[in-house]
Amino acid sequence: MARIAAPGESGAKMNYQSRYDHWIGGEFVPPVRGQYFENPTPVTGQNFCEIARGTAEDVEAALDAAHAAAPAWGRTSAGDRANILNRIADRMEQNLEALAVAESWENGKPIRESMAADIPLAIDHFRYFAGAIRAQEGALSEIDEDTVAYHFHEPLGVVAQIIPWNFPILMATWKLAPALAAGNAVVIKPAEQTPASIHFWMSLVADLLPPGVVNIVNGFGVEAGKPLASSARVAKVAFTGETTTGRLIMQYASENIKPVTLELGGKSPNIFFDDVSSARDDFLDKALEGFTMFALNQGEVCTCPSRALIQEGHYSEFLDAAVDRTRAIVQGHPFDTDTMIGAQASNDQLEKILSYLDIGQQEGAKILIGGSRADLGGELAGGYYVEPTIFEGNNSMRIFQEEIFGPVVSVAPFGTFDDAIRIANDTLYGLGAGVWTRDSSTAYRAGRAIQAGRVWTNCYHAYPAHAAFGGYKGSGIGRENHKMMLDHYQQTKNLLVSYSPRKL
Ligand code: TXE
Repeated sequence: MARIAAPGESGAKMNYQSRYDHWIGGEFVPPVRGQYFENPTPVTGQNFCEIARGTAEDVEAALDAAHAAAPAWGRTSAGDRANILNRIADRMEQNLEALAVAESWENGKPIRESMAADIPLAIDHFRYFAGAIRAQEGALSEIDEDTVAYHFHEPLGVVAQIIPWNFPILMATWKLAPALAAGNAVVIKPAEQTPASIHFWMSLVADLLPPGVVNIVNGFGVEAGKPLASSARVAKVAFTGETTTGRLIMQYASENIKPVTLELGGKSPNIFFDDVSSARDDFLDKALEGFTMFALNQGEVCTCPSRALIQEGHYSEFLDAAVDRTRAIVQGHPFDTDTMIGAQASNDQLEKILSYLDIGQQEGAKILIGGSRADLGGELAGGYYVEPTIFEGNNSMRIFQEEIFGPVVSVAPFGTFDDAIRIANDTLYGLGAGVWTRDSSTAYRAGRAIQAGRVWTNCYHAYPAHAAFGGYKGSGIGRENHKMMLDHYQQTKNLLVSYSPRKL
């Protein structure tokens, strides 16, 4: 086991500033009202920097800067923008460990995950959209012999982006890369729980972007997010967060008839058919690993496989093995390289998860493993750690229906294929799902029948840039990743041209 140096320790690959103002027009700008708030690391619970507390006045200043930059940025060629995105990716790659340290310190996630997944995925996102924008083509319709309809892609202008705290840099990247590729200027509001890491990212790439193309306004949801989403000066609002907040965002944007894309909550089913256990082999091992994915990123993933449905024929043996496998998850200091589960992102989130551990027991669900706050002692005593927890119950319980957003999975048996689909779809959400079977027909039929935007088949928690991601039902509107996402950041200009010399 090795320990990567954390900010403040000797040998650290990065250190945070003690204060972050807003980033507007290519420079730090203090908040108009002069207020700041403290930013703790979930690793120890200690404050490590203070953050400008943004209000409507700061949002206006950021929109001024974005509007000043948008026309010229929108006119750059796709090739020029692609080159810039590729340079951003290169710069991130050169600073991969520093970015991972920034991400893990602010969010609490294990360093091995931010180094192997979050930051590499973020880098790949810029490269993917650099390629996608260069490869994008317009369309031409031949109306008649002398008349042609040209269809061009044009940027929207200035777009608003509001992001959550579970993957601070990756979530910023998911929104920034396509918006910039499409030629938009951006005002982005990071979550108040994790505002500093995006400033570190910005400091690494600021010289590659014209001032005002990316502006960061820090602050709380109602104080800074609401004026941004309500502004008539944004052409679109992109949001990731809680479903109830998404409803508000849609209301704000509707006042100005602005489009929204929403990536919201989930309660994803992970279905294990009987044939998974028909042999003691690598496939079974992979499926057990798929089960433990509920603890990945401390369960703070909108697609967390938080409902495991196991077919009756192998229920007990599979569940026993799954409990053993969960016991082997290494919990510890997020900067130890063998730690698999770190700290929850905030004290509020810790409290929310602990309340659901109580709710589950009051409902009569049985705890098979975990069930408490994890006391790791020493300098981690003030951090926000929860034991990976398996509940056994039924799908009508709140722990099966409500998003906990922690390392908690609720397990229930099912009988037939139809039962599995019925239980899987018995939820307000429809973001992700997992299907595990050796039978390709079962896999295909289940995948098509589950009402979710992404169904992982014999895998889970893979997020390649070129696979569309987004929700059915209460899990959202629109898609992220994949070049189809460019549609959300562009509008179509149709030139209908007559080349006929004849009179009309
Ligand atoms: O989310 P919010 P919270 C779920 C998860 C979690 C719960 C609460 O279940 O426990 O939401 O987390 C901004 N106008 N997800 O309270 O409030 C806010 O400042 C404009 C799922 O943090 O949705 C932050 O930047 N903006 C999820 C962002 O919205 C507002 C990821 C998300 O915060 C606002 C995170 C308002 N009125 C939480 N109120 C996912 N889908 O991945 C808040 N914000």
